[in-house]
Amino acid sequence: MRIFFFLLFNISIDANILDREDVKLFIETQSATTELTKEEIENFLSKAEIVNRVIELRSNQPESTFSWNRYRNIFLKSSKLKAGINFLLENENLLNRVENEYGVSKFYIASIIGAETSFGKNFGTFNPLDTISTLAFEVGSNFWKKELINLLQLSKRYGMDPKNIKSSWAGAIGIGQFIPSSYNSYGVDYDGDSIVDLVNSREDGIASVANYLKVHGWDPNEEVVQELSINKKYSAFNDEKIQAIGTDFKLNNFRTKVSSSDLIESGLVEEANYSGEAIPLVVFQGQNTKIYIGFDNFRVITKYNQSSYYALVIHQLAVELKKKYEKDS
Ligand SMILES: [Ca+2]
Repeated sequence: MRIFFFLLFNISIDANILDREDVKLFIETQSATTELTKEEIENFLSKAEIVNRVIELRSNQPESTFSWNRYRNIFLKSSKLKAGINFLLENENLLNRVENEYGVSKFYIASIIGAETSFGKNFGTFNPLDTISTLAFEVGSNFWKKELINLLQLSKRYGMDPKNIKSSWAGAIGIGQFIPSSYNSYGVDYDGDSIVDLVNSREDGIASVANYLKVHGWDPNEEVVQELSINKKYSAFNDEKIQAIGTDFKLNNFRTKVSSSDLIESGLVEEANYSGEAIPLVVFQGQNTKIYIGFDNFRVITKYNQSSYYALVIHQLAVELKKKYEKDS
């Protein structure tokens, strides 16, 4: 009997995060500084549960643990390309309209949706209320607390139940996997029902991905990535050896930008003649070492996911989709 009570007591503590002091403080602060009332926030959070798996997944993301070859193979396998072509054909008119209106290539929109949700087929196995509450209170960062408030704001505005929508472990929602602050800032209503619905409206979801890229500076007249010829002495460098290359600038870091002459001076290439500055990327791909440079549109993709691998894979998938689409049609 005593054991039973003990268990019951534990369960009740786990089940209701409203009893936590940090949660109480959060509710006090947010009800004083946002349009949400104390009762509204409590109502939402009374259903929130801490999910430990979220914390585990947070420290184990493929961008930081996989080699380029392994990472790239996930996104560029033939089943993915096939699904991508189906997606392009199924949504052809919509994608063409969005491409024209926002000035963002439909192949990059499709590529992002392919990477995020397997072309609209997998919206995640979590719900944003639990995952973001977990990140807000177990990680305890202001970043996730802001995301939590953004989630509650959009849930109230659009009459959505955040416990009943699907999301990634990080609370990313819908076909383009927007975190709540992005949902609120870049989500658009493209089907005209006055609701930004990134979960159920394909129109809203696709246009919002284009809008996200456009607002961050996507330029339809500019290249995304260019391949250069790597200096022969680096041509058989694997990931490990690439990491040990000593240059004055960081490689594979989307915050690093170098000019053609910087790149030649580093010895990585003998020739380069692009104008301005670009992001230097050196990867072991297949059995070869490749050097790419990422232009401003590449930087725009990293706004979606702050990883050079991610942006490079989005680019390569977009190029492959375009090739296959134009060949097939
Ligand atoms: Ca809508």
